[in-house]
Amino acid sequence: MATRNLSDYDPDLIPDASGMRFGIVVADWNSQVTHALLDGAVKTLVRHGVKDEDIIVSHVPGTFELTVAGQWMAEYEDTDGVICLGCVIQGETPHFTYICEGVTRGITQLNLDYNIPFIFGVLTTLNLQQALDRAGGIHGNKGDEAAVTAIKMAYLQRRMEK
Ligand code: DLZ
Repeated sequence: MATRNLSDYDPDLIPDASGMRFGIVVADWNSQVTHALLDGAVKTLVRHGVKDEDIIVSHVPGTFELTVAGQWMAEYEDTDGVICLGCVIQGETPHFTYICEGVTRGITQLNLDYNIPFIFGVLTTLNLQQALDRAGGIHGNKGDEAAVTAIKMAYLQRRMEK
């Protein structure tokens, strides 16, 4: 099956995001990858109308810490959604599995506990090349996809709340 390009989307299907405010929590582990995801996410938010001052970025050491930082973002910053960016690359030990399980459960729980969307912008790959291919490489940028998802979900929440 062909991999969908993560940066391909129909701009006509994206709501106007001006007036929206987003938090981004980004893991610095595998920073070559995650900082490229951050770059993509910020550029995509701005392209769709979010002001620079309405994008609050917090760095954490690794993907495992994304859940609690996402919670703090929801508690202490008045955001319409939180984008969680990380990259877990499979190593020789089961650590990969524990981190992936932890962050997946954590972000799922945040989505249920708070009335804003938390976006799963975490790459889980077998090697560095697969991650680079999805961080601005041949398969696009997962950060772009996460930002588009954040805008769509924040818009949906606002619409349903009315
Ligand atoms: C420890 C660890 C390992 C082995 N691999 C990764 C990884 O591929 N990607 C990632 O974001 N973080 C990794 N970490 C760090 C954990 O997420 C976490 O920061 C530490 O376990 C905390 O001590």
